Amino acid sequence: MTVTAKPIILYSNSSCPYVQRALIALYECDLDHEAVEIPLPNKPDWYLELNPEGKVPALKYGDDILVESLVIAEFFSDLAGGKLLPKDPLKKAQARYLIEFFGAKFLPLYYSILGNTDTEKAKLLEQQFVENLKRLNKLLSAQSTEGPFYFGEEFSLVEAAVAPFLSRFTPMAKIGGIQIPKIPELQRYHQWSDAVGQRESFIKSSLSSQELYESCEALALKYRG
Ligand SMILES: N[C@@H](CCC(=O)N[C@@H](CS)C(=O)NCC(=O)O)C(=O)O
Repeated sequence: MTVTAKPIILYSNSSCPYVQRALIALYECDLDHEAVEIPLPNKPDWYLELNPEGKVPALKYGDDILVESLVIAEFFSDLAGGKLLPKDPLKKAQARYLIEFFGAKFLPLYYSILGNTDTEKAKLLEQQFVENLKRLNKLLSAQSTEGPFYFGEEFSLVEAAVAPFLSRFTPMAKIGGIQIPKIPELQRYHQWSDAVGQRESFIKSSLSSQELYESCEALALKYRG
């Protein structure tokens, strides 16, 4: 375990996928830290003073505060000598692009699928979701045909960023009434998702399958009003 120049305090919530991104990066970089659980949605006033956005995760590094899960996860990587990103500028840019692509293509759909109760709309959402998965599959194969990770054997910031959502796709599909097919065009995607699910840092930071399902159900209820 590496003790950093200043102490790390991560303000967390165990059911938050964005917090999990930061935790995975922390575990991968083996950094000494303290995690403080923030109850949601009723955050204490002292937390709102510390982070006026009122969101988790937030990081206290010495006297400084950092927010936004991807910023925090990359900061942990930098504290560990850039452990989670390739040194090569092109590969680094490709990692950032994949994270960007995943965020833009899947996060809005994830919330739409969870919030939807209309069976006709579910079919459209499923089509969009599967089309996006096919594009993702191509991006993964173009980077590494063998896998299992985006950069082959190397687990990177890409996996830390997507893992919490990959693990929520199964409960999301069940709750939103869509199918994620096991077809050849998605073979590399399924290989990737399975490998991420078996990674120690992911398992250590994850809720149980039942808890994940309940957390997605609670989110669906919130979105369905
Ligand atoms: N873009 C932020 C999103 C963080 C976020 O939305 N966190 C949720 C919990 S999963 C939150 O704190 N919501 C405020 C609340 O529920 O009151 C990040 O990546 O860190």
